[in-house]
Amino acid sequence: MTNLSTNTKPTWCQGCYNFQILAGVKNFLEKSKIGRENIAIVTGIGCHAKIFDYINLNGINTLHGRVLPTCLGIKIGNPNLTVLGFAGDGDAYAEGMEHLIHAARYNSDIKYFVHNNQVFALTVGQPTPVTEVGFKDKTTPQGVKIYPLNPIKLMLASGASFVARVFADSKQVEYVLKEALKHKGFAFIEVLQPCLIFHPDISYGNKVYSLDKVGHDKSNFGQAWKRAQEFDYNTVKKIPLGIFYQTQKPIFEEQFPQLMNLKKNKIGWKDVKR
Ligand SMILES: Cc1ncc(C[n+]2csc(CCOP(=O)(O)OP(=O)(O)O)c2C)c(N)n1
Repeated sequence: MTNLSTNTKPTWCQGCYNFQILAGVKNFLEKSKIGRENIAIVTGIGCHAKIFDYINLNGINTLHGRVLPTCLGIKIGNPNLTVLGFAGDGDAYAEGMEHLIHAARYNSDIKYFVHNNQVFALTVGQPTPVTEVGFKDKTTPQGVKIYPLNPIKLMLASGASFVARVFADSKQVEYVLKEALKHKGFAFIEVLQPCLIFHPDISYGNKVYSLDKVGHDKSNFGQAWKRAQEFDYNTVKKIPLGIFYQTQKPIFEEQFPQLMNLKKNKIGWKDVKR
């Protein structure tokens, strides 16, 4: 594929881990055989969403929290497209929570990245549903009192067919994107992306380890559930990274003959008479 760089100057902070996510996605897609015209990206609103301006792909920079319904609309409009969604943890786990649960149920062939920095970063650091107890900011001067949600457990319980978590390192992002694209169905990928400005005290350091290196069986739901409990987003002891769970389930769009006709005949936007 061609170079996917744009001329837009990034406004992410210096050293922001979002650069790593961008590099991972870009590196992989530039090397892949999927043509530019066969990919659609969708982003929410937030720091993560600026990726839309820095990668030369078509898509929609949609409303806050609405990445998944927009992805689904695109997929139904043209099931031949590779659809990639990018959301923040505020986007995905607060505003967009209901869509997340149903996306796991629907199992449409969408690949969904959540840039998890455990804060609403663009609006200067308010707590999200995955911020740890005690975290303080100007809106929460007494500190967060509510225990965080565990999105990996939520996705497993909601029936997601591909559940992964990586750190915001370009190589890990490349790897997980490759695996997610090989997977048929909804892929939930959380990327730990510490915010250097509004959540600088968070340190995953040497607490992370790779599921691949400990003989984890990603087809075993029980093992996935057990590993998912090792990191509760509140206290950092051990953080498993990699693919927790992967299984095959019916694909949403494949259950509609009209959509399958588009797919079988590889009908795309070029075929639409204007
Ligand atoms: C419906 C709606 N609610 C609130 C906002 C304000 N808003 C813009 S960006 C943002 C924070 C986004 O946080 P997150 O999704 O975690 O992404 P990050 O900036 O951390 O990458 C918020 C709350 C909005 N634009 N639309």
